[in-house]
Amino acid sequence: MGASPTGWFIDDVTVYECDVADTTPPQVKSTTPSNGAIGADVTAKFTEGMKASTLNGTTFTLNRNDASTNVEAVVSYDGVTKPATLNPDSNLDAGATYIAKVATGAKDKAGNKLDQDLSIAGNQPKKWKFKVAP
Ligand SMILES: [Ca+2]
Ligand SMILES: [Ca+2]
Repeated sequence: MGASPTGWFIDDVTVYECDVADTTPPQVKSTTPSNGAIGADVTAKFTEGMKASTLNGTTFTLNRNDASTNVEAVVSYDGVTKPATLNPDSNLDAGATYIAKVATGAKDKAGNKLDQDLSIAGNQPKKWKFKVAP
């Protein structure tokens, strides 16, 4: 490596973790499944790393469109690759429409609650609908 015009060399770059407080709420940036899915897990990817303990059967839920009780499922979160997964205990009903929801109780590592719509005051959950193949 040659000298730069000012005579300085850059031989090492250290990135320091900044301790500025994180006040940005997390959001869901992508979800699965899409319509027509069969036996697929329901997943939600976030804009940043989340506090794993805040992703659970209370904050990540699935309902049949016309039912008020949650589908029995196991919720897990892999903080490394970022998707949270909801794995229903039994196969979803063919042809039925389901609504998945990540509640505002889901928090980032700094404790900021999910806010899916920044244009509305307060915190909004993320909901998405999909139809299982008939
Ligand atoms: Ca944040
Ligand atoms: Ca909001």
